[in-house]
Amino acid sequence: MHTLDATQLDQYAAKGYLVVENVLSASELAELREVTDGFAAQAGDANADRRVLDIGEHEGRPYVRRVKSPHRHHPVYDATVRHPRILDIVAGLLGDDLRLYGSKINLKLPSGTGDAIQWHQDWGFYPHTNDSLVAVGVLLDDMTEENGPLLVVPGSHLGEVYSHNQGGRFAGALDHTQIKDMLDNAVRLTAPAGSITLHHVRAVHASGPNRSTGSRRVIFQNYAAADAWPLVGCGAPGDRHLCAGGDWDAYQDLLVRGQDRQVRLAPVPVHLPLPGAKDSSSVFTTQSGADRNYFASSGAME
Ligand SMILES: O=C(O)CCC(=O)C(=O)O
Repeated sequence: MHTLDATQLDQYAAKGYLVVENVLSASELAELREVTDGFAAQAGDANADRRVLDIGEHEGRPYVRRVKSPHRHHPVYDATVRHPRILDIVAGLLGDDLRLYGSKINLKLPSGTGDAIQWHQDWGFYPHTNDSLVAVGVLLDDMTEENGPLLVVPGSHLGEVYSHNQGGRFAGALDHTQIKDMLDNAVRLTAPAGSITLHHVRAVHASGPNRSTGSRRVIFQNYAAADAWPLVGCGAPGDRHLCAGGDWDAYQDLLVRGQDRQVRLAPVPVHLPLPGAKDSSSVFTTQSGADRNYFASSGAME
């Protein structure tokens, strides 16, 4: 069953993003928040598993800024990547055969601990044989103008495919000075907790720091049409050998709806994310290799 109406489908096709409100129930939201609080509470734990938690530091205090592949670490997140309403919506955009290609939780906790993410296209990280891929943001908190909302350039998914290399290596970020005019058109995606955002894999997007006193926690669930085969690595980021030559059963388990398909090749330009970043353990370390920090520049949109 597809639940998007013609206006929503047209908006996604033209602009490359969409917000759908009231997707999670109050009890689903409460459970996700409780479990996420449990992960966030491990920030100061010397035994915290750094393969799962990306821990930053602010004024000498550690905080969890990302949970990596949460669907592999708690059943409530696994249920959320397979949530029937979310899959109905995604199927409306990508068709009925869907594979999850990754998940993460970006936690922008209050009081300046929310790390910004520089302008990029997800396609720069995860090129596939075709671009039928979408990232779903599941909002655990209201996403507001002040707390580092997702910023998207409307229509950019139909435009250029950019290299994300800087200084001869993958930096996971665009040189913002080269897309300055486009950024004048960027929009903030704001919505209440329990909503989802959807952005096309080629949409140019970013998000600024959290300037508010509340949290902005978003689970990002990335889906591909089952006929899109990853060109670099397979499965979730970090699970580099999850498909051919690796754990085939685990890869098949990522088929969240429908059936496997023959690979489809589409004429979409690709810049491979190679040579890899010096430290690719997280988007933050990867982007620290970029020459310029947009959010430190004057007049940056947040
Ligand atoms: O957390 C955000 O708002 C940005 C997410 C994003 O673009 C990413 O993690 O790649």
